[in-house]
Order: sequence, then C-alpha cells, then structure tokens
Amino acid sequence: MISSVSSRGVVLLSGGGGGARLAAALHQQRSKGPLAILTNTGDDFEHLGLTICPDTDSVIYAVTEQLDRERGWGRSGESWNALSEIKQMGGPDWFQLGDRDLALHLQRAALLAEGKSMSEVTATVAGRLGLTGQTLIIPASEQAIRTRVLTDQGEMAFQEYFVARRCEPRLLDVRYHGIERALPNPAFTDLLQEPAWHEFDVIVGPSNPLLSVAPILDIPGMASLLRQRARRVVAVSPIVGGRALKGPAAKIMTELAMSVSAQGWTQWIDQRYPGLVDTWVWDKEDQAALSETEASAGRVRFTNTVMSQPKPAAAFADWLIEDCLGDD
Ligand code: FO1
Repeated sequence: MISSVSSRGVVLLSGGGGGARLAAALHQQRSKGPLAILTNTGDDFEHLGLTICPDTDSVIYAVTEQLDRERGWGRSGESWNALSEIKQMGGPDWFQLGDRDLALHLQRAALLAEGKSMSEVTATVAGRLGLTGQTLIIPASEQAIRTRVLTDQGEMAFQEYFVARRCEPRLLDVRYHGIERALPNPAFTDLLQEPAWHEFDVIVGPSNPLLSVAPILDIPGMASLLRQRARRVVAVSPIVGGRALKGPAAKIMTELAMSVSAQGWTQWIDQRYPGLVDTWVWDKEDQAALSETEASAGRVRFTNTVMSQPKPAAAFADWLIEDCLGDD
C-alpha cells in the first residue's frame, strides 16, 4: 500500500543550526504524520560532570519553541546565576550553560544514572518540555561518538576547538572518536519495524557536512540502512549564495579543501556516500552555478531555503513535503 504524503514517515538528519530550524518547521508542518529527527552526537562532551548534547538539545529547544533564536543555541529567557557562581568559585566558564539549560542537564544526568538510554532520556526531557504529536527526537547512536579535530596547534576535542578556541586553529582533519564501534540507535531501527514506518523519506538537513552530517552517516550501517529502506533521500544544501549562512562552516570547509559552494557540497556528499541522495536542494541564489554541475543536473531542485524567520521556514518545510517529496 502506498501511503499519502501527509502520513508517510519523514526522517530528518540534523545538527544544531539550520537542521534544528528545519526540525521545528517540519514538526509544525507534519502535525499529521510521523517525524523522526536523528541528531548528531559528535558534538556531545562531558563537562562539569554532565553529559552535554548540544545538537540534540538545540533540536529539543527548537521543536518546543524554546530555542534562543539570536544565539542559535541554548534556551530562550535564560539566566546565568549558576555560571557566575561557578566562575566565582574558580570553575570553568568558557562553555556557557544557562540556569534553565542546566536544569535539563541535571535531569539528563539523573535519568542516565537510573540506567535509562540516551534515546529514553531524550524522549523524556523533550516530553517534559512540551513535545507532543508524532515527532521523535533520537540521538543517532547510543554509543558515545566524540568529534575530535587535528589542527596546526595539536589535536583537541571539538568543543575546545569550537567554543574555547573560537575555531582559530587551522584545521587539518576531523575524526569521530568511537564511531567504528557505534551502531544506529536501536530506538530508530526498532521504529522502522512499525507499520507507520513501512514507507518513509529521508531529509539530510542543511547542517555542516563534516561536523554534523558525517558523524551520523558514518555510523556503520547507517547510510546503507537509509538507502535500502527509504523511498526517497533529499539533501538540503547548507551553502547559500556560495556562503555558509552562520558559523565557521566556510572556514572549516576551506581548510579541509572543500569548495564552499552548493556544487562543492553536492560533490562531497556524493563522493563520500555514493548513490545515497536522490534529490539535491539548493537555494535559488545558487541556480546559476548548476550549469557547471553536469553530473547532478536534473536532480537539483531550487527554492528559498533561508530559515531566519518562522514564516519562510514554514514555507520551506511545506515545499519540501508537498512539492519536493509529494510527487508519488
Ligand atoms: N556555543 C558557543 O559558541 N559558546 C558557548 O558558550 C556555547 C554553549 C552552549 C551550551 C549549551 C548548548 O547546548 C550549546 C552551546 N553552544 C555554545 C553551541 C555548541 O557549541 C554547538 O555544538 C555548536 O553550536 C555547533 O553545533
């Protein structure tokens, strides 16, 4: 039986920036259909005795409409009393954990200490923050994956490079520590056994390819599982008008010899995961560059992909589901 576009499952692969914004818009758009958001866990790290999951938390906050849109991370309406006490007491304050964000982290720590899995903990805290409907937020793996970077100033953990060192060291390589022993999250593979997930589409969100997409798709078995089971795989370019919209993606891509263009991103994903993606979504601003990409001609769709405000984000989510994925 072929399911209709509104009831078919959608899997979104997401980091914490553009991916989280798309997650929120798809959650709104898909009030009638199942949505599973697989989050990047490579940015996770241990800090102040707590497990911090920045991309998973950005998605939780975004879909429950509590993401601080200006910062792009952390909770809105935040206060910083605990952080200033930590600083006062000589503790580390380079990573800004707000009071409300800390409340989530303390609950995560308590649930993990009870022996709950990361997917159970994520579902519980997302539910407590108001997530309802058929949307599930699932960390891509239960096994710890930790992104580490090799730089001209030595090897370091991702958050040290990204936050403490403000991406200043020159990047030489990116590694995902532990990924070779990781598995796709059983919460996700079990979900795919359910009748509602008999048929589904995949959207690779507009997230940093090296820092957010690869630590999900490089999990052994993940890319092949998605390719074998998905009806259609669509990937959304994080590059708009030859620029990364936010953050240091352009610097990182350039230092790792990736071309900062929709075309370069397409080639990189296609080479790393051959045959995975059926349809590439580029922003309209990049339309002129298509003539140079003969290999992907016919498989590239154009629309306005910038999601700086909820309205264009909703329009983009609508377009993805109804137009891009809607043609049975
Ligand atoms: N990013 C920063 O640039 N500075 C911070 O102090 C910071 C704190 C922080 C706290 C909780 C959280 O969930 C995310 C936080 N981020 C911060 C973002 C985080 O580094 C993300 O991994 C990156 O934005 C990449 O997605």
